[in-house]
Amino acid sequence: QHCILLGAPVQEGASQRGCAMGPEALRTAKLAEALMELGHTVEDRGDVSPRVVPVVPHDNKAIHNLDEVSAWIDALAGQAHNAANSGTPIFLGGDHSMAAGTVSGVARAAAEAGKPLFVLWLDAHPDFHSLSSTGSGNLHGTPVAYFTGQSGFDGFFPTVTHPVDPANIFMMGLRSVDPAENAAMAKTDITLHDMRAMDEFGIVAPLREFLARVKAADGWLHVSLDVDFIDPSIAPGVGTTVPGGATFREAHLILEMAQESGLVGSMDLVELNPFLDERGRTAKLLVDLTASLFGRRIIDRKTKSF
Ligand code: DIR
Ligand code: MN
Ligand code: MN
Ligand code: MN
Repeated sequence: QHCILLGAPVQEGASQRGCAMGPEALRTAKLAEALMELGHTVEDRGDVSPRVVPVVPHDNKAIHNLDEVSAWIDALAGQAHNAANSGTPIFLGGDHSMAAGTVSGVARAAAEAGKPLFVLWLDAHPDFHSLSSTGSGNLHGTPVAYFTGQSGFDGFFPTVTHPVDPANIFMMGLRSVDPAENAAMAKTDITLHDMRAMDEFGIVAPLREFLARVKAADGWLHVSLDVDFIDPSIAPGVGTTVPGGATFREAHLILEMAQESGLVGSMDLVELNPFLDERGRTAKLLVDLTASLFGRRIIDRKTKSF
């Protein structure tokens, strides 16, 4: 594949600073080298830099950095559309508010290619707040509501041209869901495989079922990986740790299976905060997980799990 790296050093959507250093940490951890070792070509397009234009203030006074995040979404949507037209983009975050831009840009490119977009959302959080429901005001808690076309974003974030069908979203790893998010998601067809479900039913069967749906629809699969999906004991470099996350092997297995489906068209690596990391440990883990999504295996397998 032709992998296109695009840095999105946005941190204005998170509660603490540091995610702006994420793209550089991923480069330092040798992301491009790992992909090339797997036989892919890599084009690093550098970092996106948005032009901030003030938007009208929102009634919800908890929201902060609305102007900046809106500008990031606008810039990223254009660059993501562009990159998705010419290869397999890997977006280097940056806090998760960037997914509002990357996923909506990729959705547009996928639609133009005649493919419905499917999203594998790996996160402790569903990030399904509207601008009115967010209590923290941290805009990294809103991208999924935005790119699925939920109401209340008009005039604040750029208009969504190709909303993602909630039925095409599969979330894994959830363990911190706010009541307003729970209520809003209950009205949608998003598939929620939370940590309880992972404990109870495992990963393989539900993920196979989702990947089979993507394949049947001839879809484009986007993987959005939030560092806090993984257990903080092995991934400390993130501002929003939640105990009880995915293990090292669970995370690798999910990405290996996604790769074997042959359906992956794009990826986000988000919420890495190098300021909180332990000597690059989390950055290196993300590079290894990305390698699993792009074909690295322990031994060459003759049979595929999907
Ligand atoms: C919480 C935490 N639901 C909020 N969200 C986070 O602030 O809206 N998302 N950390 O990634
Ligand atoms: Mn997130
Ligand atoms: Mn999260
Ligand atoms: Mn987050």
